[in-house]
Amino acid sequence: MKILSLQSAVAFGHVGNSAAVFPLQRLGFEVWPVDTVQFSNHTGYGQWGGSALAPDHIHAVVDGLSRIGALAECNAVLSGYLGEARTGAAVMEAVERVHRQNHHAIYLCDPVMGDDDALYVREDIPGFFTHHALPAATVVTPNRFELELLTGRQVHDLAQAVIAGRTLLDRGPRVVVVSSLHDGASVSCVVVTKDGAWAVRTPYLPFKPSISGTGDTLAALLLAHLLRGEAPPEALSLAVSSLYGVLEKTRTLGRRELALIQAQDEIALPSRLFAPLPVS
Ligand code: PLP
Ligand code: PXL
Repeated sequence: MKILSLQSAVAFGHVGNSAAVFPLQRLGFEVWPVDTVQFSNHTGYGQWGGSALAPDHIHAVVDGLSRIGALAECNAVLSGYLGEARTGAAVMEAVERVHRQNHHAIYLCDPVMGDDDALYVREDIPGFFTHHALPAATVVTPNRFELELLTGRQVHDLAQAVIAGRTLLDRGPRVVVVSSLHDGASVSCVVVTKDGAWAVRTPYLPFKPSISGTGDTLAALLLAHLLRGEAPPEALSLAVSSLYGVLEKTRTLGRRELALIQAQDEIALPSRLFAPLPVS
């Protein structure tokens, strides 16, 4: 199984492709990373070196993949942090080219826009996801705040997440996963499909400063388990359980970056499995 992953990359630490590639490889997938930016580190440090790669560069790399016949073998496209709509257009061109060469390929779109009620991408991005990416996506993975931006509805709890998530099912995706639903000492993710809705709940592990790359890792793990043939509730359960194992290890080691390498066995087989529970 082969995955084309278009995301940001950092030399130090784990966000974007630097969070997604290793978990996918550890689960046995061939990954073709195309970087949309190359920074020294994630922007949570307040300073970084490097730059965004031009849309022409992304186009040229994807074009090269097409010319060697690779796109026809691609089983899935994964996209994450894009930063601005021009980059998004280059990513959508890649999605369309893969679809043309393999009708069965799936597209998991992580509509990275912000968190905790703050937008951290350019103003043209919400419109890009709404009008261009969402209609082409098979699976979409907004956090609570991003679901509000995509639907124009308030999302404060699980029930509201399910109602808002259902409205996205009419706009392209077959699977909607909402993360970052905080509830006291626990945090839930919910998956919504035409067949129902399920939540996976774990204890909340606080980090100071907050930890980046959790959403990027979750999206990669979810895609892996869906491609392995798991039904959406089981795929979410495995993905959340592995991420929880990685976060526990990260805390034990006192790291500021996800301990993906140190906790790689949690990616292969989580030590604690959190089950999906139906939500009415
Ligand atoms: N999942 C779990 C289990 C956590 O403990 C945390 C805490 O950092 C997160 C996810 C990240 O949540 P959020 O993206 O809402 O900060
Ligand atoms: O995890 C999202 C993300 C992706 N890419 C870059 C980032 C962040 C979050 O800080 O800085 C470059």
